[in-house]
Amino acid sequence: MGTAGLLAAGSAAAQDSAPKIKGAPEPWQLGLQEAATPVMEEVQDFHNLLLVIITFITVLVLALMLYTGWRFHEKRNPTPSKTTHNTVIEVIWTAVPVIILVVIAIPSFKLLYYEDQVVDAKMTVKAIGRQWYWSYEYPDHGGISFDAFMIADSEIEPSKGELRQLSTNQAVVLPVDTNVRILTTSSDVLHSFAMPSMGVKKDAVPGQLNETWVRIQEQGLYYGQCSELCGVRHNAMPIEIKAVSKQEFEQWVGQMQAKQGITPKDQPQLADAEANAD
Ligand SMILES: [Cu+2]
Repeated sequence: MGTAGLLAAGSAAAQDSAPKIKGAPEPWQLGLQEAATPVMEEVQDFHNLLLVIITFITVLVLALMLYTGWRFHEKRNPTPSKTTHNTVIEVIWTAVPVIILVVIAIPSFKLLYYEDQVVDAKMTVKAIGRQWYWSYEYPDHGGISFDAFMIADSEIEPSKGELRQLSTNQAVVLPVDTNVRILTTSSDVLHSFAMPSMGVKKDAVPGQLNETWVRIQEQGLYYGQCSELCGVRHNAMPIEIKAVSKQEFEQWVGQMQAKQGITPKDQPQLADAEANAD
């Protein structure tokens, strides 16, 4: 029960137009979720670089230890040397780790700044952590707002593609191919807005606004969870993001505004450029 693949297949059969599950954990998953944003692609590249470096270091240290144990065993080396210092080797074992750390630090800092700087955001979503659900606001779209609650285990409908502990009663709808600024904050305790497939994990701190961004490349459903222990129902505040085309997003915005009695003002027209192209 609860396999993303099986559920996705089941829901696809039931309803062809249902959005595909793109970012969710899978049973027996190894490694990271597939990257949905440029940030996550960079995170994976960095992860792969580190994997090569730590594998090399681990193998080298293990080989040195095994060789030393064998070569200097008392049978092969009955009278141990009294050597205590060797300048050359001390310089090497100081300099090489420094070089390795510099090699790691350069891409690491580049990635940190890339994650941090929201370049040319076309719209903003504010995620507010609460015990124990998330509230969302769309300040650029007349202040659409809603609360998203986890669907209880007893009410999960796998035939609809719902995932236990991950699906919510109201997905956060976002347009694809759009730089979206995400602001996180909290109304009570520390929470953390985490989307593994998007390379996002941003603390939600009471009285403070933190900022991150996503640029989702493909339409579909993406899942994350609160990743800061925030109380007894910490497990009950998943994040469900539904990425749709810019046109669909604007339709959704229109529907939400009509439902919430919001008169749209100067809101970003994401689909305009494409719609006016012809
Ligand atoms: Cu939380």
